[in-house]
Amino acid sequence: MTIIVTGGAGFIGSNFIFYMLKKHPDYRIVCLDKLTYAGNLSTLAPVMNEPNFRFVKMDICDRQAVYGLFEEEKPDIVVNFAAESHVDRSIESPEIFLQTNILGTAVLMDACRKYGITRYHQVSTDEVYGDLPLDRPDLFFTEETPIHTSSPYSSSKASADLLCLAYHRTYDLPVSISRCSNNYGPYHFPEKLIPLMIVNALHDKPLPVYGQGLNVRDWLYVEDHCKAIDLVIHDGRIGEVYNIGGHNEMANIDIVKLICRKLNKPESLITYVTDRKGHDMRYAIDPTKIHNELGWLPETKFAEGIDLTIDWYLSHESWWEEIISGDYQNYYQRMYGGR
Ligand code: NAD
Ligand code: TDX
Repeated sequence: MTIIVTGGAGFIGSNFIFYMLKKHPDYRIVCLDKLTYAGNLSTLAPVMNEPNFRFVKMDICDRQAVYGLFEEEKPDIVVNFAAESHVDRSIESPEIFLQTNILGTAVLMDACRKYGITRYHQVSTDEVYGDLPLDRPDLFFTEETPIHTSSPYSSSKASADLLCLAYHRTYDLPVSISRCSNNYGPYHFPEKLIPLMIVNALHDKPLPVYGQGLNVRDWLYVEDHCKAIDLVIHDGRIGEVYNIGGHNEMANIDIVKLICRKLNKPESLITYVTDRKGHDMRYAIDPTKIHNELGWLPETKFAEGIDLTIDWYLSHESWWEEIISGDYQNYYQRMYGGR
């Protein structure tokens, strides 16, 4: 079994590669990644010399190169994590999101049609459903919830999802889609809420909370997401969407305060800044379908997962120090400077 994992030098893709190499030591895993600002080759160092692992630096939008790799590797399964993934960056410059997230997905699926695969899996997000109001805690996203996007990022992911379903109906391509809630854990790029707050707190820098910090996200430990995708690609039904979520809703401000407590830092570091444009209020996934069909349930409780995550950042300072010492500083200044 050969699996091409795109975007495997990023946060979730790398965790998925580690999980799969351990769980299925007889599989060959080929990681295709463009190594954008979010992709980090040092992340994959622990597996780089494994005989059943190969890394290829490639853009999923480069049709010729992608076809060449498929011709060479003849993959059975393709799991597409490659994407521009940060909402704030999509608000600043949408175009690259349309290119990678939509056109790149089309190139990968065209390659799948041309060379034949048993499964193309699209890693999607709960953000395609838009948001829910704070005063209706009884409401959750199901797979039937209409797509209703807010940001250029979520719109590009929703477009890709629609394209996948169209390729299934039109060309009979064996696709599946998973829509997951917010992940956290090791190797999370420090532009996202949890790692940004950990890294800033460790440097005694201000902790920029958007708006009043009341927005709610449903947090899932990254390994639980990887386990769910492993189940879907093997046993999930073709042409189907599976929601993945932890039933672990928390307001941003509560997460930031928790991080302060865990790191023994004063809450006076918290700084309320101008809200994100079009900021989604609440995400909440109903994971009944994947539980009933595939027996998946989140295994890592938030109390345990956040400790594992903080410990990981404390013991992997060189990983994130290297990231924040480069172009990240320009990004940070652009994004937070005048806020
Ligand atoms: P990430 O930004 O950490 O990693 C993205 C990876 O894709 C990087 O390694 C980057 O180099 C690579 N990449 C970007 N453009 C590429 C291109 N054109 N060709 C090849 N590689 C390219 O993202 P992540 O948080 O790991 O998210 C992975 C996937 O999961 C994305 O599709 C995202 O939409 C989805 N998702 C993320 C979350 C979350 O909480 N992080 C939740 C639900 C769904
Ligand atoms: O500095 C910050 N301050 C702040 O208050 C940052 C970076 C974020 N926030 C808020 C915005 C959100 O309400 O925290 C919440 C989480 O923000 P992000 O970490 O940027 O995640 P989110 O926008 O929820 O999107 C994430 O989950 C769904 C991923 O980045 C997406 O790739 C995924 O699809």
